[in-house]
Amino acid sequence: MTPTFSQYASTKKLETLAKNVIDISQSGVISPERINTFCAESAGFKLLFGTEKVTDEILNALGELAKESDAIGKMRKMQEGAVVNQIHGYPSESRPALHTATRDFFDHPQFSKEASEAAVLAKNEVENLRIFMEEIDKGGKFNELIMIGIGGSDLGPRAHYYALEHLLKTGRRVHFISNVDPDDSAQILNRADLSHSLVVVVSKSGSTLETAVNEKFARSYFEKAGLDPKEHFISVTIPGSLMDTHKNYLKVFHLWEWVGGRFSTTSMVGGVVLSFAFGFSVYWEFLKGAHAMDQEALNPVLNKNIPLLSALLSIWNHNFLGYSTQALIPYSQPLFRYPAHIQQVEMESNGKRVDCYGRPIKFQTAPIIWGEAGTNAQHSFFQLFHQGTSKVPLLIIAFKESVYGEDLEYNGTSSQEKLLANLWAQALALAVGQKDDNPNKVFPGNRPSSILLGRQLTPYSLGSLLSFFENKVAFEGFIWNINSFDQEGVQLGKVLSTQILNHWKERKEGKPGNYPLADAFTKKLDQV
Ligand code: G6Q
Repeated sequence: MTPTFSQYASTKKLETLAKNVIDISQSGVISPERINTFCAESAGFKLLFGTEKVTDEILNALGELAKESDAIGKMRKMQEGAVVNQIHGYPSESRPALHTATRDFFDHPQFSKEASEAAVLAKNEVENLRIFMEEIDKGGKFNELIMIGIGGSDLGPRAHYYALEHLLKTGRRVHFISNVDPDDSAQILNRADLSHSLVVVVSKSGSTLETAVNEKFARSYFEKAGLDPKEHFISVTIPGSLMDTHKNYLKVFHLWEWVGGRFSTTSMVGGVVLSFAFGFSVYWEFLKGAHAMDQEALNPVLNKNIPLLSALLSIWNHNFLGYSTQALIPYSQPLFRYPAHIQQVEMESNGKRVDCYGRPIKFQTAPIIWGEAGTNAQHSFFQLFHQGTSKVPLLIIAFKESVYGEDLEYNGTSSQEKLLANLWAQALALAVGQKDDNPNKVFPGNRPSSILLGRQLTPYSLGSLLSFFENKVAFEGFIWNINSFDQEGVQLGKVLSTQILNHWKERKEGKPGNYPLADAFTKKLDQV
């Protein structure tokens, strides 16, 4: 059995270092030289971490932690298709987590049998999508797309759709339905031009209640409008699922068991909507960018492997300095849905309480991830960041250039410059703080942040950004020695809601039922 995180020599060393940690609010600590030096780079992104509470000694110890936990070795195994989604000695999903194979079509592919076979399957599906999209373009029937799916079959595709919305093909519109709340479906279905709508139902399992119900809801709208759903509905699912049938769908695209839901954006789960909205070539560039960052995640040189470095900095803040949440603040309006997606990637993957051997864990796993686009967030909850009693490390995403390239020079600077100046200001204010005779105007400072900086949000850089987070989260799991690829914690609620619905149905049929706790809640409906 491999040692746990708390047993590593580097963990002990980091615990000692954390007791007497650098105070970055002290005069002269945050210097131009420090900002210049504490900078790493991968796949066109720079990670600026001069405003983190680290020193060379701490960085070396974090590097030791990566080595001791064999973080790179485990990443290589993951990308080669080893079984990483498992709890040893207990029944578990026991399969690879090979989402990287869904974009492993470019330079330096993985040569292991598992990974290359998976990449062949994935690339065939990408080719099928390319052909299908050509037909859609030629046919001219569809100019709207309604995507139905939830969780991993919604959050990633939706966040990435909005990130690239500036590239939307002329005349195309895209809608998303995810919630079983009937208002979600009704709002979209009343708004869409059904006769010109393609509906893509995305469900890896093919059996998710919310998605099945929303699909039925949507089909009823098509039928009421005198349209044959079969001529409009396509599916994305695994081979052999209930949704893998041409009886009900115009077209079926596949993903496989080895692609986890929240890691499925680069598969057909995201591929259909991104190709429909922006054209196949945009999706292809997105895959290329993701693959480039996957490669960097294998680089043993820490300042050339920003997913690993950022994972280590998160672990430093969370496990050693005791910050329990982390804010993700994109200073890029197109990324406004990104915090929601990364919340799932991080918290569903690493919100675990046993290690890979089923042993209860005595240290913290995933922090709570939350966030909102800057500068809007500055006018909302940044007060707490600067002067609140809770301390929150920030991961900021920013780009040198805007996506539309339209801007206004006002008072000597452009809006893009104002955006960037704001985020530099926040990182500095959080780190350095401010002294004042008036206690209410004191900023204690010494609060850490990192900045992930790219040139521009393009399909390629967006792919790299996605892979950065997917690999960062996987590294954290490898270092903690937990299984980042299952999600048993969502099962109990599903079971209970099914029992409650069955009980509710029985009561509506006049049967007594036997679920007093459900009745207690349900009775409250009569009182509102
Ligand atoms: C993601 C989770 C979960 C899943 C949804 C939808 O990793 O497993 O969010 O994506 O429950 O599942 P289906 O795609 O099977 O409908």
